[in-house]
Amino acid sequence: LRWLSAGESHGPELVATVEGIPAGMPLLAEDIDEDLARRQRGYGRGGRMKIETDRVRLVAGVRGGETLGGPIAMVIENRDHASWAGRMGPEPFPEPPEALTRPRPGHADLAGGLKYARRDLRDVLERASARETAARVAVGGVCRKLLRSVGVEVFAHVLSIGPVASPTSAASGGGELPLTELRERARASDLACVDAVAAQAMRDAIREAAHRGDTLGGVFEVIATGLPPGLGSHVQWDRKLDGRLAQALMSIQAIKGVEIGIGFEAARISGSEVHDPIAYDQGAHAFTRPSNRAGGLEGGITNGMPLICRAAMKPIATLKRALPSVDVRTKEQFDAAFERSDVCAVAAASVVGEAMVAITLAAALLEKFGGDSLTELSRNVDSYLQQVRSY
Ligand code: EPS
Repeated sequence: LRWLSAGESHGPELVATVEGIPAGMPLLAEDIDEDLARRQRGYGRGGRMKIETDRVRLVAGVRGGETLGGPIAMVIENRDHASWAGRMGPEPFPEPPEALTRPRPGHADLAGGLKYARRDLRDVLERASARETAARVAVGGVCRKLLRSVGVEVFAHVLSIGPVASPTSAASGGGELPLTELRERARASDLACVDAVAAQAMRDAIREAAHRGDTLGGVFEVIATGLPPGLGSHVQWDRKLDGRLAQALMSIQAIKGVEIGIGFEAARISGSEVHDPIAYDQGAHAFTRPSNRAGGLEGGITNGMPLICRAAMKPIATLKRALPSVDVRTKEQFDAAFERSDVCAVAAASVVGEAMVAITLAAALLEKFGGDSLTELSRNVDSYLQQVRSY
């Protein structure tokens, strides 16, 4: 599986291409639009979300509602582009647009400006912007469809926003909520938070941060159910699925940490409290675990339990109450530039996290089972599952 995104935040459109999806998979734009709409939600989003209504246009690789096995190409329009005429198009500008020269601490502005030798920092921030994650979610939507065809579901929920935490984490027992319930509650919440009391406290914290001209980060958890044991491998560093998931999640704008299962907590308690005992269910011909602190991965391989990973998002770098910065042209000290921004985008990031996990799992699934058509892939999966049952 290969994929790429292209596009600037206020450019005409975002583009994504994904290659390696087998032929014969039903795929409609509306399957993807549902994820795109969820990514736009969330208490604490800024004015831009009122302008955009993200919808995907499938422009290659799909015919009559089914994939053809060739590259799938998708386009998402940036509606806000209309108000950037003369400043963001590919043609030379009649008048040079005003350059953005005050880098925001915590954003890619300064590091990117130095690296690409751009004097107008807009040339950097337009691509660094988290607007690009709409394209990732489109690719994730295609991969989710593939995973669903073999019984795998991926969903996410928000564990904390700033100092406010939800009591429910799947890795530490799920707060006794079944995963299906966790998924439904997350979907019904504007903050993707399964606990109504925590969600209210989160909204209050976001509102207060907005009053102060400040922003908030948080932690979300991504869960995948229905995975066969055996995705990923222990035999080489770059085939370990935990490492690949960490890279995928860490690559999301503003993500600063990733955990698998109980993650950092495992370093604070002893081995007997960390590792999940192994049992065998004679009826189901399956190995079972009474707990899932490993988050469904051992040796970089799925072990048949639900996959659980978490990501920590830093607060958004665009602050109304700007931090000190230096104008790159004059070298004078200024407060950084303020662009319209979100106060908190953790719920949106959790949908992007789902997409990145879905893409990584779809890649691992295709590596293990191959198949140029969905029929071939399904046959290969079924035959392997039979082998596992008779192990
Ligand atoms: C972003 C800044 C804001 C966000 C944007 C990410 O955009 P603007 O500068 O146009 O107000 O709204 O997120 C999206 C547009 C999106 O679709 O998620 C940034 O600087 O990263």
